[in-house]
This record gives sequence, C-alpha cells and structure tokens, in this order.
Amino acid sequence: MTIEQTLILIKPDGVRRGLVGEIIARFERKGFKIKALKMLKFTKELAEKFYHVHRGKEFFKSLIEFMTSGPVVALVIESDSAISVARNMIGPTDGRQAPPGTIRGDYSLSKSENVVHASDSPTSAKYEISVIFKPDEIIEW
Ligand code: 3AN
Repeated sequence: MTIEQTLILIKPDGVRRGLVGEIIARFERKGFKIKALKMLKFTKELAEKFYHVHRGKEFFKSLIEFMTSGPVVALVIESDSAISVARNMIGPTDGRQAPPGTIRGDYSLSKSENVVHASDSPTSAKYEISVIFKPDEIIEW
C-alpha cells in the first residue's frame, strides 16, 4: 500500500458549468480523503508556474488564458495509489475520446476545456500541491 496525495483542479469551465459539487462528490464517494480545499483565481504568473512543463508548446498561451478566465477549485486528496486512481477517474485529456464513466468522458467535448486536472506523477503532485497550498493548509486527519 502506498498512501499518496494528489492535486485536483476543477478548471474554470467546470466551475462556470456548476460541476464543482458533482466532481468533488465523485472523489468523496470513491473513498478519497479531502486534505485541503479552496477556490482561487489563477493570476497569469501562477498559471505559468503551475503549467511550466508546457511552456513553449503551441497551446501554452491559450491554456494560460483559459486557466485565468475564471475561478478554479483546488483540492488535495489522499488515498492508496491516489495519483493513478485519480488519473483513471478523470480520463484522457481529450473529452471526445475519454470513456463514459470518466469525468472528462461524461462532461467534456474538448481537449482544452476538459473540466478537471489531476497530477500525473509523484513529482508533479508534490510540485503542484506546493504551488497552490501552503504546508499548513493541508489538514492532518
Ligand atoms: P492532462 O491534463 O490530461 O494531463 P496535459 O498535462 O498534457 O493533459 O495538458 C495540460 C492541459 O493543457 C490539458 N488539461 C489541456 O487543458 C491542455 N492541453 C493539452 N494538450 C492540448 C492540446 N493539444 N490542445 C489544447 N489544449 C491542450
């Protein structure tokens, strides 16, 4: 058993469409422990820091514009193998190809506006959590 924490973001399209409760409920029902939760609006600087691995890619500018277009909801969730379990629950990047039953498969028809983000590795989880949350915002329980 490997207890991991991962960073979930409900992106601006998910917040605008009123999917916050639905998405959080899916992670809760699956059995994840919510260790931190907040709403925030990304500044350009914060979005560029969060997505630094995509700097230079052709979609980087539109990604930053989209991620700063409205509030997001960020969560740290914890479980055994949290990173791979959450990635399986959100589905592949392109909502048109994501299988039904996944969050993107059920709620997105787009590769860019795909409702939710989940960290893809232990290294990115650690980095992304540290970009969004201060250590004392992650609650031990
Ligand atoms: P994922 O979120 O599935 O791990 P990444 O990390 O490859 O996907 O990409 C980060 C975000 O950048 C995606 N969630 C999506 O919003 C956007 N993105 C990725 N690839 C493209 C693309 N080819 N065209 C437009 N947006 C993209």
